[in-house]
Amino acid sequence: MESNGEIESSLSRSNGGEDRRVGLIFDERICKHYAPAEEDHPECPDRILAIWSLLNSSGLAKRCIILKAKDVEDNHLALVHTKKHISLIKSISSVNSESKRSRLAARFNSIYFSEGSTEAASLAAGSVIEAAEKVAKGELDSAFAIVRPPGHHAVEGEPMGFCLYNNVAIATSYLLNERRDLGINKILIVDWDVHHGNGTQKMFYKDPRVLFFSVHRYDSGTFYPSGHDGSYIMTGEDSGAGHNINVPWEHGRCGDADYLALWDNILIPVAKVFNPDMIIVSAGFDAAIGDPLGGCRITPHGYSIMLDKLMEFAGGKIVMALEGGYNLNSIATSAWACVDVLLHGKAPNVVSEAYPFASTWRVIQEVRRELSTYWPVLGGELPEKTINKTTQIAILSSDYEDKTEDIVLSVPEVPTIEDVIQPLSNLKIDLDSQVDQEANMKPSWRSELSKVDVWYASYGSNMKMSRFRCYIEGGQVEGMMRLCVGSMDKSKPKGIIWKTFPHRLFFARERTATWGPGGVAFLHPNSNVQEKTHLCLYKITLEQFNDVLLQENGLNLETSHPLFDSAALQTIQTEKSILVELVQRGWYHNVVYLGNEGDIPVLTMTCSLSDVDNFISGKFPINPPCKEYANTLITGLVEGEQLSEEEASAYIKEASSKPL
Ligand code: X5A
Ligand code: ZN
Repeated sequence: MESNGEIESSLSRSNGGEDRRVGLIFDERICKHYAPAEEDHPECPDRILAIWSLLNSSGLAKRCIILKAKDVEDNHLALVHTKKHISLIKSISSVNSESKRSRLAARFNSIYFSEGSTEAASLAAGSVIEAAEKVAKGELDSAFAIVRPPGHHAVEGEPMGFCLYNNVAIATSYLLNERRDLGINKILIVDWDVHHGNGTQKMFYKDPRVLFFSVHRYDSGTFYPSGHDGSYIMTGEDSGAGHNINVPWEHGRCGDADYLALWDNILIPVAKVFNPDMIIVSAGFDAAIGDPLGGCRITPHGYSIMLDKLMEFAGGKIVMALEGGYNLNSIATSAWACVDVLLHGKAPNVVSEAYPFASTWRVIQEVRRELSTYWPVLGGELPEKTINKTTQIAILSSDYEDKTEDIVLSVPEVPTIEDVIQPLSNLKIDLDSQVDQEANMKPSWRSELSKVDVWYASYGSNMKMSRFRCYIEGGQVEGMMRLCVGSMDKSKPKGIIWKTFPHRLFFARERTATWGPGGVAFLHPNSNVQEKTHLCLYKITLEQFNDVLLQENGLNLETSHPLFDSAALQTIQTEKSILVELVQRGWYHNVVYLGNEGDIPVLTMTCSLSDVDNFISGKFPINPPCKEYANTLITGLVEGEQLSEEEASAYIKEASSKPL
């Protein structure tokens, strides 16, 4: 039964292409700005170290152009700050005792100083200028300044909210006022930090050359920085009227669905009309899932979609500057997802089943109404069928009975760095691959294996097509706790069929990084006529099969040799199964040949026979699947029209309870 309609319509990302030129700025001297030891302050040096180290260990940093941090010049600071403010920040390095610095800092709202604050603040502001200038000149396509202290709360005359200089405002003003020669006449500032960018708003409130867009928690004016500056009624003044857009969330817990609804219904349509020459993102990651201050829940995948939607403007001239973000894992994985988008200019497709909150539609409608006099595209009511799609639960839906918005939700685990990168240390990278990577080339095995087709037969969560698509396109679906990078070849499967095979299905191991606690599905490598297991077969290339194998086993795609090459494909047809040496540590290191379909070999991946022995002896645990995982298998079977829901549940239940 061929049934690839869904895939037909939504798999689109084309493969290949070179990296864009993406600048990264990082400088350790910025770590000299830190809070007094006893304070345990969230705005800490580890923040930029966490981001920098993930970008490096994941292999993204080496695909970027690393720029030197720069000190800011006084006259550039003076574009947005008072003389008094500038001399205050410059004086901190010569205040010679901690208690004096603390007393000075206490005069401001949420500010600390250390001896190195002067230098760090100067490097942060100077680096955002540097990034913006290089992008404006066209020397880079995009850039990300991994800097701190953050900037968007800093106002003309004083530091505030962990911010010393307003880095983004300084760079914006520099381009618009000092570098008219570079032709950047209109700048869109997107402030997605969970806090309102009050400082930036003030600095460009009357300036029509800057469209300032801030989405933030507002909570009726009680959320930091509190007061009414972040209200949607603040739309700009004089010739800047309409050029200030605030989207004030009524509460926390907003996630991907809420932000995407906002992007699609306000930011993107307005940006099309404004037609900026450059976009600067005040990229705080404190609306990320797991942030201790924000209480929102954007996933790395969500950030990649948000950023991707901005790439269509200004020829992709995007400058990101770090603002807040206080969970080290969350900010590192979010930043990683963003740099990935900057590099290839395309985010993985959305595979999200969540809807926005009812309050999100309310806020979006209020903002649209308020601004529609300036931006006619925002006029007109949103269709009922759009705003009727709401959710009480942003991420998981099946486990909650409660239908009110205010229930306390259990938030899925924060993705860890290990969940997002495939540790390079697992791979024995040889010299070939180093050279390949330096030349930014795809290793030749990829083009070779892209010409060979196989049927990849899945009996686990990949039976659910939207989940399998994550392995091809990249992405994250309901219940998954991590982002998949996808195959290097994002093209859709050439066919889908279902078949049953005489092999035993069972569940073992204690937990997975993707699904959390509970066993995962395995297929007994040996056939047994008493058994009948449903498998969904996807016709993909041998290159894609390797990428699925790599991802299933938690490895990096940048490998110089395939795990399973054409020779292995020959051999397996007589040997029946092949243990893939490189992935001994993975759980699916055994590729099993299940016969031919047409003249194309059918392959699956599972554990080895010796693992089966260990499951039987009790050395490795046998475990039933967790609820989300089981639900994924069940919906896979139901959506694939193989079993009814009852039959599918019974089928999974039997496989997880019958002794091996
Ligand atoms: C940049 C930023 C937050 C300040 C919170 C003060 N500042 N309670 O995220
Ligand atoms: Zn913030």
